[in-house]
Amino acid sequence: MADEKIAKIPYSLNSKAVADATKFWLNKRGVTLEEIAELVMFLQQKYYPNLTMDECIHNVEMVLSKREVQNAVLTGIQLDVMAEEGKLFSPLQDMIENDEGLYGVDEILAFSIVNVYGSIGFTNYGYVDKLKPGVLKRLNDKSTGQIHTYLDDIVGAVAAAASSRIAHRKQAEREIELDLPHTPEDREEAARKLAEYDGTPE
Ligand SMILES: [Ca+2]
Repeated sequence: MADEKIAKIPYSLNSKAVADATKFWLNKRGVTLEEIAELVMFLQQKYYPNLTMDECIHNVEMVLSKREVQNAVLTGIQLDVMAEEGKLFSPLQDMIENDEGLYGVDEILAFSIVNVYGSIGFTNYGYVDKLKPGVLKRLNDKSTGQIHTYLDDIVGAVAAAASSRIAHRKQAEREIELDLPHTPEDREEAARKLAEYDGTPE
C-alpha cells in the first residue's frame, strides 16, 4: 500500500537535484570543470589575451547551470554508462560501444548545448571536435575500457557554449565601455555586470 501512496504524489521537477546530479556525474566520469575551462581558454585566448582561468571556469559554470544543458549531460552520460555495462539493445549497444561513425546522435544531443548561447558556438565546437585537445584526447582514448561516445561531444559542446558566452559578454563590455547603445542578451549576467559597473573603464 505504501507504494500506491508514493505513486499518487504528483510529479514535480526538483531543479537542485538535476543540477547536483549533473555535477556528480561529470565528476564521476572523470571530467573536472577546470578541464572544460582549459578547452575554453584554448578556444578564446587568441581573441582575448587577458582572459583568465577564473573567467573560463565561471562561464563553464554558467553554461552548466542551464537546465537544457543539464538534461543533455545526464542523458548522454546515462547512455555511455549503460553501454559500458552492456545494457542497451543490440544494435544500439554495438553502435555506442564502438563509437560507430555513422551513428551521430551523440553529436545531435551535443548541439542542444552548443545552441544555448547562439549559433557562433558551432564554429568552436567543430574546432575542438577536430583537434581534440586536452580532456577530449583522454575521452577519445579507446584503450581505457570506458565508453565516452556521448561525453566527448558533451564536454566539447559545453566548452563551445562557454566560449560563445564569453564572446557575447566581451561585446557587451565593449559597448558599455564605449557608451554605445547596449541591449543585454543574458539578463542574469547583465544584472551582475550592472551591479559591478561603477562607470570607470578598466
Ligand atoms: Ca562522440
